[in-house]
Amino acid sequence: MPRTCRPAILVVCALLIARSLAASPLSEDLTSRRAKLLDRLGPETMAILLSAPARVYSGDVDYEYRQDSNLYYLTGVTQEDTILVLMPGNVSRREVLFIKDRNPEREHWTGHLLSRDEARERTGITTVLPTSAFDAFLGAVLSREGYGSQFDGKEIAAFASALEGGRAKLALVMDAADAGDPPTRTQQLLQRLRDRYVGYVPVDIAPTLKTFRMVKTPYELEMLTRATDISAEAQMAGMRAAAPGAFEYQVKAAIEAVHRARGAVSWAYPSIVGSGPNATILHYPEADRQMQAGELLLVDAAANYGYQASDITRTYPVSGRFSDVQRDIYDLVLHAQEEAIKIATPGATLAAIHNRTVDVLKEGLLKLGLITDTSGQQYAMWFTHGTSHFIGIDVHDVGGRNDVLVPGMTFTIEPGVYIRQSVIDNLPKTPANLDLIGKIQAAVTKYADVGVRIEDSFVMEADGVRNLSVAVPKSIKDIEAFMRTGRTSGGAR
Ligand SMILES: [Mn+2]
Repeated sequence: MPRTCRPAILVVCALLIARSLAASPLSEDLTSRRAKLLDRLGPETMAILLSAPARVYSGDVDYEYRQDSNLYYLTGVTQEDTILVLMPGNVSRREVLFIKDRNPEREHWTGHLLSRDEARERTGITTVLPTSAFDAFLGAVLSREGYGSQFDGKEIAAFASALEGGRAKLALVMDAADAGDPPTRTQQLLQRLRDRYVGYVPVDIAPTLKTFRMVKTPYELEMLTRATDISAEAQMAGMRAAAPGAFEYQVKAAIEAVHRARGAVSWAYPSIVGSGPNATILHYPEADRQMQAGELLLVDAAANYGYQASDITRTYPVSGRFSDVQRDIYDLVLHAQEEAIKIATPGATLAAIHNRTVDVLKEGLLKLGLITDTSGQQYAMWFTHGTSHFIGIDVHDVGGRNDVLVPGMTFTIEPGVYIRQSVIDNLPKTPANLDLIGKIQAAVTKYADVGVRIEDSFVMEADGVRNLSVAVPKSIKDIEAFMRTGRTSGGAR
């Protein structure tokens, strides 16, 4: 640190620090997230978490910056060139935050960078150093020399002695880069350290962070609830903008206007607004088609607020009334979601929720003549994705299908049915398939281009799930009433 408190002004400094660290709900939450991790890591570990790199959009223009999710989880810092170091064995400085040096000229061009005091206030971390000092810091610590007066031999004794005994652990997020991808920043860091320092083994911190991140803190739940409230309001604005002759992008604009107007940083994922046959494209990226009377519109769109991603899908008729054909598929998907919700209780898994959904969809698809056999995989022609995923800092958040659900976990339940003629056209022409096609072609023709997905965001509580996105009309009756009036009928249900 460039300036230290001299004794004469120590009291004032202490007061200033106490005031500047008067914890916000976020910084309190961050501090307790790190405290849990420090405990878990133990005294012979040094953890290093790196920020995400900026990504080039085109020429000298970058994409909007998105912080690495694990670094955000532990620091709340959203600027690049940020590094968090945790040394649980240290005497008093167990957390060190490295942030980009301030630079008035750069800030004139690209905006304010956190001062050290601001970084302390935001993160609750008292030791803040410039990122430009990180390499020297790391080299000194790994050489057991200590770094400056703040990290002298006494301060880092526990880790230094672990290094000396060959027991030290270097905890990093070991993201697997895909084959052919350039090495990640963490891999590059390990490479640099490999031949130069000894006494440590690298360990992957990702599984530990995963288990922590899966159970949301009260602060995170508050942010996710707000993200979902905004998303729900936006979905309803989208429903009001949908009409025969309107373009998909008009619905998208109405939705994203609400996100921004209500203070969300951005969408949680690019909005999916697909009308007619586009409703059968899972991640339909364009939104340039003109909606026609009688078609369905599938809208999968939600906001990111406070780095929490909500996730909601609704499918509704642009003319305001479901046709009988659309109703058949919609009723089935809604029934599947309702049945899945019933078994979403503590102790269940996303896999179990998915299996229940599949069973319900199979029965329904058989009745509609879209499959001939519920024992096998025929249903997968029309239901092509998983039923659930966890949500949180990432819209597809950490956590797997076999993790046991406990209170505080947040996830979606989103069955869908998508009828595309091309699916049976592309089946291998085996005798069994030709027989199947002969039996289901009439139904496929009847339901062709109907795509329905229904998705809500849920939080697990002690006695079952709570639907955070319940405000958006979902039953056929409520949707048709909303499309007529632009209003929900009965308040919260
Ligand atoms: Mn989803």
